Amino acid sequence: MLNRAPLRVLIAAPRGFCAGVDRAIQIVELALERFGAPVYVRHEIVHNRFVVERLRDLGAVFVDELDEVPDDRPVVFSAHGVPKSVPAAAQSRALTYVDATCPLVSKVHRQAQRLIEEGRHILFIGHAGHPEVIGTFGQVPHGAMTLIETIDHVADLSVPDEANLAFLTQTTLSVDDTAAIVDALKARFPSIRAPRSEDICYATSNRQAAVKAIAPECDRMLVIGAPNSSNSLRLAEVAERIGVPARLIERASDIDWDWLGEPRTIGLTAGASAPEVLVREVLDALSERFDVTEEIADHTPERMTFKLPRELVA
Ligand code: 2E4
Ligand code: SF4
Repeated sequence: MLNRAPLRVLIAAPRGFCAGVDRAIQIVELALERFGAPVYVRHEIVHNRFVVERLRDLGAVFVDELDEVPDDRPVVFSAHGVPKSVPAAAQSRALTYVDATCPLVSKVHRQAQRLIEEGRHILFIGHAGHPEVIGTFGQVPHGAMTLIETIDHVADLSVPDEANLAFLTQTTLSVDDTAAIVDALKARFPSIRAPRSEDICYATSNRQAAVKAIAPECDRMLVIGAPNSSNSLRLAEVAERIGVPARLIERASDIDWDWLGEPRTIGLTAGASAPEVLVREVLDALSERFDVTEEIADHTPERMTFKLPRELVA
């Protein structure tokens, strides 16, 4: 096509699938091979409808709650983790279940349990209603953990015993917001126990850093991800904070061309649950309207991999 305006697209790296998402998807695929269809999955395995639809085509059935799973079919728990009551209920019904909780979420679960055993009250930084938060709260007795959503919560917190506090966080938070909340917590409760290592995971921090690296050169930022995907939402937020207008889109047809305007350079990234095929789709859609030059940002490759559950590989 003639007269297309030039457009430089800076493609963030790393972007897209993390090791926990790869593993969770593989678990559903292997469960389908091992048990045949249908395999039930409690909650979206990851927050992406293209991933969910592909697995549905292979024979997965997605449900909200365990009581929707028939007694004679296996069930997979999503990457976000589940309250302890869920595997307990599965056991009491003698259901076959496979847990696809990301090992980095399970690590936070174990930390929570350990802190409670030590008699500490936990301040948990996270987003109300998110399945990971529900899952982590479900590892400890009711009332043993208090949710902190914003820095403003810190000032008016009332805690049982200031000398016996600890904090933990959701894995997909804003690195910057969380650092500010942690500083406020440490200022107010100097003896608060911090996690041994950061709970925000490597994939979350790397994807946010990748957006920060390209944003200063961008007029607009497109983030591929679902509206209920916490880590993807954070990527759009990071760009906006730097002053780059950003939009979260599920796929190419969501691009608002009026909003995009006639930029010289745009940034493109994808959340940890968004498949790379959608990045290609967006680049193709951009190429139909602009004379696109693609540039992939330099980065250190991610080498993280997680073992699959023994019951699926034996
Ligand atoms: C589990 C933990 O948590 P978020 O909403 O970002 O989940 P999503 O499914 O989008 O990403 C994968 C994932 C799963 C991230 N952390
Ligand atoms: Fe695991 Fe991090 Fe991926 Fe979440 S974003 S699934 S915690 S690796």
